[in-house]
Amino acid sequence: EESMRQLERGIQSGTLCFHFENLYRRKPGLSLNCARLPENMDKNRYKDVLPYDATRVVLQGQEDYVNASHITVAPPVSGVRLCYVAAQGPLPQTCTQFWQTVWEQQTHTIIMLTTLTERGRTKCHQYWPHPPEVKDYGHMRVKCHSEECNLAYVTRHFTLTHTKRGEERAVTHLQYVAWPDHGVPDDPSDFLLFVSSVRERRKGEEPLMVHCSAGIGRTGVLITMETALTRLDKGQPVFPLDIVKTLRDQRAMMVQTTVQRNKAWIYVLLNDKSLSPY
Ligand code: PTR
Ligand code: PTR
Repeated sequence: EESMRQLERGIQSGTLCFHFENLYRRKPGLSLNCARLPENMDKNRYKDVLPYDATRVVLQGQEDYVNASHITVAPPVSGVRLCYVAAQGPLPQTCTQFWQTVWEQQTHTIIMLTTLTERGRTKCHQYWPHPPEVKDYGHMRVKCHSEECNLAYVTRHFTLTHTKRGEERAVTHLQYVAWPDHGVPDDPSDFLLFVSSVRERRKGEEPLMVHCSAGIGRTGVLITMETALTRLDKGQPVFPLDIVKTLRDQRAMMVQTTVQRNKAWIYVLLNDKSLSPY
């Protein structure tokens, strides 16, 4: 497969690495004004990880800010666009906005790529109730029906009810638990299995909600991998740097570290069992 081999050459020769290091982390000229408003600063988990005004998710109502960005990846020929909402891990004071985002963006799938704590530090607030409990977040009522673990990830089934409207929806939660921030998943086959479960959740251009702690490193890698695998499935070439640039044009700093970028491509290659990534 020619596109695979091109990718392999880029990794081996180091050209991919060189260009990645030189790619801007933040697109010049895009503002972050709303995220920086004094009343919004405590809604940001990290002061330095903020959504652009141009692509931020705007909530309905007066308080319209949430640290989340719309991400759209152009379709491969004869395919649909891949749509995402990339978000930070909710804080105790932003769970309501998080669920409001899920409701308003009409997503039925939440992909969580972090654990609640790592090395003793809080990475994300637990924004859902334990099964079989029900918990209200503003007008959003969340019931957790079940929680099943396999080796690599946890699947939860929620019913989300808009209590003001009396409408409800089923939401599936997939949490990958073996991926530290700034790092890479330990086990490529586990992770590829997870990515394929994510891909099975796709329904047309409905967005997937993806978050980690900051919503840039691990979230960026997952989106990069789904994009690459989707293109390769359609027999189309993959331009790794273009993908990362497309993501950073929509949310700054997507795909954080060189090791994340390297491993993402190695895992893409490993997905094709006939090729060696080294
Ligand atoms: N705190 C950010 C960081 O170091 O990750 C600051 C930062 C943001 C640095 C953007 C660089 C950025 O992009 P550029 O290199 O294009 O100015
Ligand atoms: N200022 C924090 C830091 O650099 O540690 C921001 C940050 C935290 C950035 C986590 C990325 C992080 O990883 P992820 O986006 O995968 O949660």
